[in-house]
Amino acid sequence: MAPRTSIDEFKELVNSSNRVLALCGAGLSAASGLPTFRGAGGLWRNHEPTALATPDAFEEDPSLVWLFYAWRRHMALKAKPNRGHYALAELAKKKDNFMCLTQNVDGLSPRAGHPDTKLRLLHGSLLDNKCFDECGFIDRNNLSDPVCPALAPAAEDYPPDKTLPLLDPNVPVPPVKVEDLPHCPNCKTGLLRPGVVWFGEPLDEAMLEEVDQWIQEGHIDIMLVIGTAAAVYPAAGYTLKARKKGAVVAVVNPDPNSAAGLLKKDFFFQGDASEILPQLFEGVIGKMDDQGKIQ
Ligand code: BJW
Ligand code: ZN
Repeated sequence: MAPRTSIDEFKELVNSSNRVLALCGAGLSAASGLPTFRGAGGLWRNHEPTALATPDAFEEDPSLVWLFYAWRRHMALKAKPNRGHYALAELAKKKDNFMCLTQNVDGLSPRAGHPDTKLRLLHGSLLDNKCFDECGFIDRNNLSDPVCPALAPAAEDYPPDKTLPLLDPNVPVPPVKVEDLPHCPNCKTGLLRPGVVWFGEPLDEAMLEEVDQWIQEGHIDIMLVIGTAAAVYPAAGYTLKARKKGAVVAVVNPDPNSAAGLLKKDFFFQGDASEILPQLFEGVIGKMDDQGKIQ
């Protein structure tokens, strides 16, 4: 049975809701110019982005993986939060019982002013660097760009009509010596690596427990699923957990396939999160202008 699509009906539900959970993915940042992982987001050089997001890939070629992440950091630092990030941040300020779980590592939700008590970075942050040898060292919110001089080819600004040489698979990968990559200042032996969660690595256990506790605390009115293919676990499992607490599920995504599994009582809003979210929350946050400011 097809889900509901009426913005007005959903606005009423948001107005009257108490506990709201959101799960966000790369599509939330698409309007800020950041590529997604799967589908249209495409390859990085000739690599699947997810194939570079593993400890094995880093072990095998730390210079290549660092170039990929140094480029992602550069893009994220240059990007601006969009109206979708601002709408969620405003909703978080207005609703006491709102929790936003983001899989995004780009720092755009924090930069939109999303209160950190109502935001959990499930997959870490591109701006944190930690020791690959797991001595416990972590350097949080490091804004250096490039992250070190050897990674400068990944942080070049290039005219929009030209391809950055690093992104052209026909141009050889710039030579970056492992000894020139950032090293751990604590143990002195380990390489630093991006503070993100790669495949096969556990998410922060305390954070997961806290999220589960929040979910168990009571009935959930709405589960928002925004800009995610919901293909990666444990993140994708939160929709079912919220359903078990009574939630109506609302998916915001341009891909019609992302509505699979929705029920008649649920909602599907097909399109760009940066356009749709300000409309959905308008009754609570007010009207938002093109820059993401509430009028
Ligand atoms: C728009 C839009 C617009 C476009 N507006 N929308 C259960 C079953 C099966 C497997 C597993 C399982 N549990 C665990 C696993 C294994 C694995 C896993 O899930 N594998 C799957 C592939 C099946 N999970 C793990 O390994 C996790 N770890 C773990 O479980 O540890 C257990 C453990 C315990 C104890 C010891 C050891 C281990 C870790 C997962 C980490 C994922 N990491 C990445 C990389 C992060 C770093 C980086 O950024 O590089 O996270 S992978 C990548 O996928 C990234 C993303 O956060 C994540 C999700 O992607 P997302 O956000 O959904 O993006 P896309 O591109 O897939 O989708 C974008 C969507 O946006 C699309 O739908 C578009 O249509 C839409 N869109 N424009 C709105 N304008
Ligand atoms: Zn170390």
